[in-house]
Amino acid sequence: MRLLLVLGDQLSPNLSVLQKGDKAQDVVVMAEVADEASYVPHHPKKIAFTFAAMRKFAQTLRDDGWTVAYTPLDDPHNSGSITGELIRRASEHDAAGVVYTEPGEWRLIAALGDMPLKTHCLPDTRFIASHQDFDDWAEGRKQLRMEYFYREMRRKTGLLMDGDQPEGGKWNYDHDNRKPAPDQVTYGGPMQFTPDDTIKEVLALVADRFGDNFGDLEPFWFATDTGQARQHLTQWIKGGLPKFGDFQDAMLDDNRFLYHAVIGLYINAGLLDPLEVCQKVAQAYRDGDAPLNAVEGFIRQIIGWREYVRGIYFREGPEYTTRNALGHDRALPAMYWGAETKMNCMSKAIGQTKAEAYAHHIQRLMVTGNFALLAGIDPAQVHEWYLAVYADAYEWVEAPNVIGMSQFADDGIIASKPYISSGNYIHKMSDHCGACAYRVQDKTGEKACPFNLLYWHFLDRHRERFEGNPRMGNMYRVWDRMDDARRETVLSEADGFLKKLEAGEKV
Ligand code: FAD
Ligand code: DLZ
Ligand code: SF4
Repeated sequence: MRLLLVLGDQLSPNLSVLQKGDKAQDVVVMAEVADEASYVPHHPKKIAFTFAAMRKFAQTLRDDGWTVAYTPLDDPHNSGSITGELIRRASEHDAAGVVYTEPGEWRLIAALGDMPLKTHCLPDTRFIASHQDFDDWAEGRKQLRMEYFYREMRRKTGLLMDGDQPEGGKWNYDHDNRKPAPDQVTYGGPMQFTPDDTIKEVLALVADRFGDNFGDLEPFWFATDTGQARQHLTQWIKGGLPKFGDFQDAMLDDNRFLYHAVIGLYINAGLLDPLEVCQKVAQAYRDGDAPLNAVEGFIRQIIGWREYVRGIYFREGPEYTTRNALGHDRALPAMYWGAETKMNCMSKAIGQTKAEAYAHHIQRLMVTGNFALLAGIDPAQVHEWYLAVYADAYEWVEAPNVIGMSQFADDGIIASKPYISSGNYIHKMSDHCGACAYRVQDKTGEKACPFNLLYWHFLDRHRERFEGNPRMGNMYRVWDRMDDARRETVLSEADGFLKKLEAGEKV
């Protein structure tokens, strides 16, 4: 007999290790362990979601005839690590070896490879592109543009294809998306589930062990099995999808989810299959229930961006997370861990992250990410924060988004220019500025929006690197047209702001 490892983000019946396993002889190993629960200070809701979904998945496997050796966190024999549990179970069952599906993190890949047991690693086939597919596509290209990779994925899956042409004649309908914040949101947000007895037990355990971590454990409403996640998906396709494209980039003070799918955590943990999700979404278009701009935009996020960032993570190797192309070294400000800030946009994005272990893409990219980049925060600290606080965060997907897309720390592998903006972008896409202590119209002075000051500070301090970038020339021309005195004021006020930030003052 062999041991078959199933990790907390591998909760899929079609997982390669289960497909290759033998129900009659092999033993499935699942373990809640201190190492996985604390390699970063995960949000308590993320830990509870993982443990609850693991426990329910183990039961589904047992009902399906598998033998499962499951270690709860509070088992007195728990060795505290995945490898420790495999070694313990191997001697308990006199196992001939361990088979596992490749984990989504270099750290764990290395640990499993180093075990004093016979091991066999299988590819994770829950993705559309294998490592080889991605490398074949990337080979010989000067720039790895997501848009071209995405077209390959459309052809490969046949999603939204009309023969060999894209549905409607265009590959990308983003031109119709990205409208400013709506006055009214007609979708009521993600489906919320009442904790059953399994979840209540997990909540008590997490409150006891991880109650001091940043984040609110309750109310806990996530789906924790495939049935629930599918119910949530059906509700979103009906109520959220039709306007998903239009308001994908909008932000509101009083609405945390707008038309977003809130589905990344379920797909990444294995409760939903990405292709199944896209097929259901494409069906809504064929049935006339959702417009092409919304459906194409959503499918692009999944078969385009999601697959592309995974390709980058595995292609770039384990040291990707340590890159720091811009030499940023400021400590992550306390406001990221809940300290008060006068910036309303930051307060809203971080506040909802604390409450829900969720923020949508533009909050992550253009509010918390933008601020960290403008303020010159050490990208490794930014990366650890994102990995800790979001329920959908695993390194393979989080690191390329943070190190690459958001912080430009990989020197432009993912982003052709840094995602930076002044307060004006946030003002255009949200209603945050109206209720802010700062004034978005003010470019200098006591109440000047910090994004306005730091924007120019960033461009000025990285002039050598970016002034030749064809997509940034305009920005430098605007800066150069300002008179010297104004430029000096902007830079010295930005320096003053950064000093206060470093001193831990409320900014
Ligand atoms: P929707 O807006 O409804 O989008 C649908 C789905 O598309 C998502 O669920 C996700 O599966 C996929 N998707 C969209 N954009 C991306 C992307 N850039 N990369 C990968 N998948 C994408 N996504 C994660 O899954 N885990 C992370 O840890 C993560 N960290 C991020 C950090 C930063 C700085 C940024 C800018 C983005 C990050 N993303 C991450 C991508 C994206 O923000 C989230 O997938 C999305 O916000 C999840 O919410 P949703 O399910 O409501 O997504
Ligand atoms: C995120 C997480 C947490 C909090 N706890 C566990 C755990 O106790 N046991 C487990 O198998 N997996 C857990 N996970 C998910 C893993 O960290 C994830 O499998 C790796 O990061 C690889 O993506
Ligand atoms: Fe954010 Fe500036 Fe608007 Fe305040 S004024 S909400 S800091 S963008």
